[in-house]
Amino acid sequence: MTKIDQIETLILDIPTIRGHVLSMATMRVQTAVLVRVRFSDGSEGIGEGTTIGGLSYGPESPEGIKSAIDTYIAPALAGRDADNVNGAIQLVDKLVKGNRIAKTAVEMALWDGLGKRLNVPVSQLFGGAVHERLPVAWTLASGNSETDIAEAHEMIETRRHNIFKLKIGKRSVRDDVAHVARIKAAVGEAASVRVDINTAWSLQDARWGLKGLQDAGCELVEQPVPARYRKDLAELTRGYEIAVMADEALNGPEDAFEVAASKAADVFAVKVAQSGGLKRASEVVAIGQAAGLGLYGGTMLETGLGTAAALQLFATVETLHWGTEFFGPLLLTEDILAEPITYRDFCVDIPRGPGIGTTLDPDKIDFFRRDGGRTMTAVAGA
Ligand code: MUC
Ligand code: MG
Repeated sequence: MTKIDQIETLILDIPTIRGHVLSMATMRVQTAVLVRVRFSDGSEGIGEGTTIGGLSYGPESPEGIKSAIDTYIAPALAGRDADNVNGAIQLVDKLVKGNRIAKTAVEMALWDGLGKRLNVPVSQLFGGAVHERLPVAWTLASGNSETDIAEAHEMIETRRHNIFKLKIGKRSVRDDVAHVARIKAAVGEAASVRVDINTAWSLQDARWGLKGLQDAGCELVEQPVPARYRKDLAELTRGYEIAVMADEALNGPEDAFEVAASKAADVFAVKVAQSGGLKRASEVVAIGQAAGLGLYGGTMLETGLGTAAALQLFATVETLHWGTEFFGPLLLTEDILAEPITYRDFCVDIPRGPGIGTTLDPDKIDFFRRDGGRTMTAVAGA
């Protein structure tokens, strides 16, 4: 039996190409927690657990993710059957409540290791890919309408993106709606315009906001009100034609069931990290499908590693009505993969190759690691 031998973690801080202005924080750097699992037969697996804006997006910080893995998850899994990923998931769920991003990073590395040992992509472990590429959105969040419009035109001209998610909720509702209307008018029918409020609005704000956004030609609004206000989300879903997408409200399959049962969204933004891993994300997808909801592949702005893992799973999903936003590596000044993920013709290619289908660039890992050490390059060699 191949066993789980050792689980190591590492924090990377990678600058973003420009300030990424969200309602709750402005990101100038993205922090990722990398995991490497070593197995008794000499094989290895790599995973990533990433959040957004420190503790401003959700309850897990990068430091907390690392600590949960080092202190609780890694010791519990040492010596266990490497090929039984479900067994590992069950054990960790029993011993560790919450901490979905930490669980995700380790589970991802277990799937990667299993895929590499079997010489198949992770998509095959989830039943097989039905897509070779997926549509991919870009987020316009420079904080300035003119800059966003120039960025949108460039993306359309270079055929990189024709779906734009605008981050709003920081300014007044009136100013935000005017900003969205200007961008929609500038791109016209050449692009789909959507917005993400990241929970910043009250129900009253949202009533005005959704009406204005709808009139401006915006197609979808993501998480306008706080995650726990499911009834408010349901009211907004019922009350307007514009599609309402749940993001922060979806922390795993149980939330997915509650949101679907209370008709609190038209669309699920399915995030691997927020779901608690690839398997739990596949369960969120199944609940959305069974409820007849629209599906969208969401991101925590992971590096190429977490992005490639998400692509492996979403390649197996029959219909992604709203596409994906797996552009994380493009927001970073440098990606950490030896072979970058390919973006072309408004789509992202699903990486081929065993496991997650990617390898890390050891020099980049050394350069961006927070501890500045040069000894754990083995993480990158996985
Ligand atoms: C979010 O809330 O959806 C996804 C794209 C982006 O720019 O930020 C994220 C987070
Ligand atoms: Mg969101």
